[in-house]
Order: sequence, then structure tokens, then C-alpha cells
Amino acid sequence: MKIGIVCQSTTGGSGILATELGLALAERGSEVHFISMEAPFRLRCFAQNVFSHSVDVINYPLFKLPPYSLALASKISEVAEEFNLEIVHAHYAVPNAVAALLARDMLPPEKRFCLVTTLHGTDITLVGGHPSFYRATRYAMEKSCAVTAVSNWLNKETKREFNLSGTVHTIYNFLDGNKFAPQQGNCDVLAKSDEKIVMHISNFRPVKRVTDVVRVFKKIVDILPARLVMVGDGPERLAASGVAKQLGITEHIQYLGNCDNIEDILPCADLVIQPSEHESFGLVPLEAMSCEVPVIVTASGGITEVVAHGETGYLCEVGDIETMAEHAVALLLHPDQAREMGRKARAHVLKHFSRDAIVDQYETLYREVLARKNNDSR
Ligand code: GMT
Repeated sequence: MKIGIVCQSTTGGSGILATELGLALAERGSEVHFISMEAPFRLRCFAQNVFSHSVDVINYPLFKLPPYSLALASKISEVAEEFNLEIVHAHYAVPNAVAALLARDMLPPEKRFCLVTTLHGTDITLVGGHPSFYRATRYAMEKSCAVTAVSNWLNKETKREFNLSGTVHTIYNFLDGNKFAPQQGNCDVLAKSDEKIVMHISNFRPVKRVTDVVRVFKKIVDILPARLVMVGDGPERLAASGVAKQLGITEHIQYLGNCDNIEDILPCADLVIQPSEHESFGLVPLEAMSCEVPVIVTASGGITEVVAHGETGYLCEVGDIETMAEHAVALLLHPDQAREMGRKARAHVLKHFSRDAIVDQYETLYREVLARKNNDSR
């Protein structure tokens, strides 16, 4: 198949998932064209059947903000026409699915592709549902050949918020279990030998509640030697350092900034804490679980479909610092229990979220929408 993948190029789960999906499809023989602001951040090197197209945005003084969505639509249309794309798969509804729809309408009828839209979470819960984007988001979903959501929770939220006439298919996120594996890298640079490593990975947006991580960590470090490794960057980074300073634990925390080799860092962790307001899926906990690292997450959103409480990790109430700290300390003081939980977590990931099984589901969906299109045009 000839497939276009439209995604965010910056750090974030939707861009990562889109990149991994594109690479997997290319490995299976499809020709895959990534279309985004710049090459997606985990698309590291050349791979067979993979092409990347960046969007050119001009900065004209008349515009307060350059109209990226229009430039994106033009680029999608141009690439679709030149390479005869059959499918364009937009990850994140705003603006990607809306721009792809416009791009499709720009093409002559015989060149029009099938648009598949994957909803990742905040494109529905925070951005798409906002009055400024609601109608455009709904329109893009209604006009897509197929819409998928990364969890049943997000599927239900989408139906509830947008009252769609068609079906939303749940296709879970996936990872490559060989890439995210429990082998140890060189972890000496992260902590002293007697310190436990507690890790948090995100884009430090308010929804991630990074100051909760710091507060939980304070309760841990009061009891045992530990180091908090914060991976990523974003608007709440300053708030996190501020709280750490207030609590007097600054010297126990290390900020690594954005890293594109998460798979080398994650296995160093003894515990990962992701106390988000909500997560439609939770790719970071999935990656941690695949590395046999126990996770503490919040029971809010589709993450409850990924983590089984008490078995493959812990689900706590949002903001319940006390309970999160209790579970954290218990895990760090009882490495055998933590190892057992880690092993169960990896087995769960490999069984339910493996790359091959999930990529099969996307390929099947593509074939279905193409068959429907061919039938309709007869
Ligand atoms: O949450 C982020 O930091 C990024 C965001 C995105 O769209 O890139 O993540 C969303 O999509 C991920 C991939 O499907 C999911 O694993 C995350 O749970 C989801 N984030 C939220 O729902 C807050």
C-alpha cells in the first residue's frame, strides 16, 4: 500500500506511535510517507520504503501567527498526488485530520485518498472539545473513512462529546518488546550505587501533574536513599524545581531534558511514576512495563485498560500523594515483589500490546476502507 502518515514531529505519544506504525508498515512492504512540520523526532535514520516530507510555513508580517494548517494541507495534497497515496493516516485530530480532509478535497476525484483518523487523547479531551475547534474536529471525524481511538475509554469519551454518526474503532497502542526490554544499560551516571532510581517521563504539561511526582518523591527520600530522574521538558518544569526547592530535595533530583533513546534509560529505573490528571492510554507506562519496571499511575482514563491494579502496577486516585508514596516505598523496600510485578507487567504487554498484532489491525482496517471505496466507485 502507499500510505501517508501525518503526525506531530515534537515529543509526545501520538508522534511516537505514528512513527513506530509507519516504520512497521514500511518493513512489511508498504511505501510510507511521513508528512509533518519536520521529521518526527523518533524517525532517526534512513529506512527502506520510508520518506519524510516537511511542511514549509512562511512567516509573512501580515500574519500574527503563520497559518500552519493551510501549509500542511497543501503539502499533504502535493505528496498524495505525486506519490499516488491510497491512505492518509492522520494522528491527532487537530489540525492533522482537518488539514488532511482539506488536502483530499483539493485533489481531482480519481486521486482522492481514504482518510483514517486516529484519536490520541488530548485532541479530544482538551483541544478538540474546545469551542474554537469543536466543529472542525467533529467534521473531520464524520468525513474520515475510518476513525480509531487508542482505548475504549477514549472511544466512549469521543462518542459522548461529539455524538458521531459512524463507528469509532478501538485499536490500542503498541511497542516493540525487543526494543523496550529489561536489559541493563550503564546506569551509574544516573545515581549512586546505594540509591534507588525513581523516574518520570513526560512533556511536563499541566495534565501530567509533575509536581505530584516531586511530592511523592519527597516521601520516598525521607525513608530510603533515592534519586528522582526527570526525563522530558515543558511548561511545568519550573514548577517542579520550585516545589523541590521548597521541600529541600533539589540535590536528589536530576533533569535530563528530552531524550530520544528512552529505551536505554528506562531499564535503569526501579520505579516509574506517572500521576496524570488523565491518560487516554499511557505510552510511557507501557514502555516501562515492557522493561519490567513497576509503574505507579492514576486511575483516570484509558490507562486503566493498560495497568492491572496490584498485578502489573498500581492505580491510585489523582492527587493521592500518600497512597502513591506508600506503594512506592513498599516496592522499593521489597525488590523481590517489585521484580515479580515487573515480570508480570512485561508478560501482559507482550500478550496484549505487541507490535505485530496491533499493526495487523491497522492493515486490516486500511484494506477494509480501500475495499469500501472501490465498491462505492463501481
Ligand atoms: O500526553 C502527551 O504528552 C502527548 C499526547 C500526544 O497526543 O502526543 O499523548 C496522548 O497520546 C498518547 C499516544 O496515544 C497516549 O499514550 C497518551 O495517554 C495521551 N495523553 C493524554 O491522554 C494526556
